[in-house]
Amino acid sequence: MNQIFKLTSRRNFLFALGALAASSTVVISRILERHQDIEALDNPQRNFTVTQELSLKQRAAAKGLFYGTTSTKSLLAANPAYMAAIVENCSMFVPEWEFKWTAGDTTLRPGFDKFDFTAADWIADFAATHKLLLRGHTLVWHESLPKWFKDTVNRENAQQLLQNHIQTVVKRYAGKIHSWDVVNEAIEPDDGRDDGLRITPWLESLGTNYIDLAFRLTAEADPKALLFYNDYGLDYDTPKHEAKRTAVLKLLERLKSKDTPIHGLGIQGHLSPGKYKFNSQKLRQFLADVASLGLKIIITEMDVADNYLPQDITLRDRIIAATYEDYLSTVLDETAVIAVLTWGLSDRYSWLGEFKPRSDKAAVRPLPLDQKLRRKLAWNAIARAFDNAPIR
Ligand code: 9MR
Repeated sequence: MNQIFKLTSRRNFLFALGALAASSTVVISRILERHQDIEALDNPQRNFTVTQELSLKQRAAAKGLFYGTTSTKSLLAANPAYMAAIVENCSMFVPEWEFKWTAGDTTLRPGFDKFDFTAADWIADFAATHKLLLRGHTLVWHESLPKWFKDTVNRENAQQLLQNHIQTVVKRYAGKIHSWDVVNEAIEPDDGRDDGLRITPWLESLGTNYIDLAFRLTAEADPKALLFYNDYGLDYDTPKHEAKRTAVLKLLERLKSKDTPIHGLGIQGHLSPGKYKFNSQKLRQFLADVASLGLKIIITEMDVADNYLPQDITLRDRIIAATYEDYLSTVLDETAVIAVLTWGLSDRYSWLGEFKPRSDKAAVRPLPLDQKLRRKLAWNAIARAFDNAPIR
């Protein structure tokens, strides 16, 4: 018995030792790989200089493009300097919360038949006052829905809910909206359906036709607005992103073949250097495929998450800037792309600080301006991408 115990414990010890050696080899090789990845991403000699004293919107306009960003009523009302930076740099604006059913401190839809337009009206006035083209984001999404919605929606009332929402909201701002993100994030290949559609309350209560229906209702309520389908996870060279590109393309083809009034694809452009590999050719081909359907493209929510990058700010900012310039020069080569928006303008006010903080707790630096609204290399990178873009 004792002998068996000794043998077993010796075997366990050796096994544990072996496992430890194997796992530390894996850890060390992962660290080395990460180090090599970062080295591959960074080029200390890279030049991000810009010529001429022009704002981002002026550089974009020179190529027939718009540049814009997102923010909220609360933030803008409390921060005149930030508002001024937005007005200086942007020709387009999209509210981060106010046109959603509910988000942050704002609830457009307090009840089944209730609407509260206080914050959304403020945003529409802000955009008009500063001559910013306004994007509407978003009418149909599986997130940012009030609790009453989830408790109430069913097969009997879903169409009425969708119709009432779109008719009331879209008509109110008709003539003031450049483009609506009619449907947001409706594709999720991981949900396992052949058509790639995400399983959401809208799909479950209205069936696959809900997307077409939402576009038709929106077109009826505002015939002048451009109508977009908007999604994320389309940018990188991974099987998951590839599956999403394929499913999104199929959705767009289905909609076009039914004569659904859709005018464009919104590519969110939330990037993560150091996590995923970028393949310029694959992205370029996807853009060409979308454009070949007669659709316009907007990069709707670009930012560069830095959780996979080292803490060193000089290095981090250089990789972030390179990510902006490489991505945007690929994207802007496609002349169906009509606008670029970043999801915020200053690092001080990015959703990433809250939703994807760095494990070392250092402040995130995903946007063109720093915490003090000073231009970063990322600002130069965007400026350079506009300066080098073909005219459309
Ligand atoms: O940045 C937005 C954050 O403040 C909101 O709490 C959240 C939920 O409404 O939405 C964030 O914006 C998302 C956008 O609406 C859709 N694409 C992903 C964005 C980041 O999560």
